[in-house]
Amino acid sequence: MTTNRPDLVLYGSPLSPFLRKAAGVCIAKGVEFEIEGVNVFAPPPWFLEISPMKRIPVLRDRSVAEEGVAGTIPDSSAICAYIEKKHPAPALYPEDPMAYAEALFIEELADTSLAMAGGLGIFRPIFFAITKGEEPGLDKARDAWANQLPPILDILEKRLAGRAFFAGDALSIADITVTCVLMQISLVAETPLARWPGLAAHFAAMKALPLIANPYAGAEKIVRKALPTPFDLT
Ligand SMILES: N[C@@H](CCC(=O)N[C@@H](CS)C(=O)NCC(=O)O)C(=O)O
Repeated sequence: MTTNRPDLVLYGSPLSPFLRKAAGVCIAKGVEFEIEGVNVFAPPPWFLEISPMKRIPVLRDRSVAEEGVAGTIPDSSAICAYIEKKHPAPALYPEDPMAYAEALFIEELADTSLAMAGGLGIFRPIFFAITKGEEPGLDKARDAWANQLPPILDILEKRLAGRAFFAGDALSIADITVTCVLMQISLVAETPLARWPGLAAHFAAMKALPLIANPYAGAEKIVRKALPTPFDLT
């Protein structure tokens, strides 16, 4: 029996910036994929088997295996690197060794420090509280916006140095990751970046790309049902 199902499945939710990052890589490369919803806070047993850290996203490549651990990859960075190897064009990792390393550093910075400040510091205290019928954690979010985020945005502003892209003079995994993680803030709060003009220009340009905008629209649709207007944290 033949099916039209794509080989690649991303398990998780578009609410995850890491899932949107992996989706963006697929879109950039014109690789078909589908998203299969998994609630990471109440995961089914089969998901725990393929997600040792109990995190989303996890990728399955059905052309490798349709079930079990074989053919699955946890962690967005490993997923994106796999997709790059399998579908090299257009390249999303610079060829030049130093630019390649810079792209990986920026990806890591966005996945860790930026995600802590924007995701754990702003998105979760607001959105998770609202979905539980509680008051949004605006004090925590305002503290993250005022104190946790600026040092990270300073680093990004400096490394970007007014250029259109973070590494290798072309769109790379660095640009995609920074934008997906920063947009996690935009889901729940205004994201004024006037203090970081280079980053603001980069953010505006990246947000308009379908590879960023389309997965984000899926997340926004979910969030806007509970939170029609983002908060002002300034
Ligand atoms: N380094 C991982 C991070 C994944 C991650 O933290 N995902 C969040 C959702 S955005 C998650 O699964 N959280 C579950 C939890 O906090 O229990 C990646 O890049 O995939």
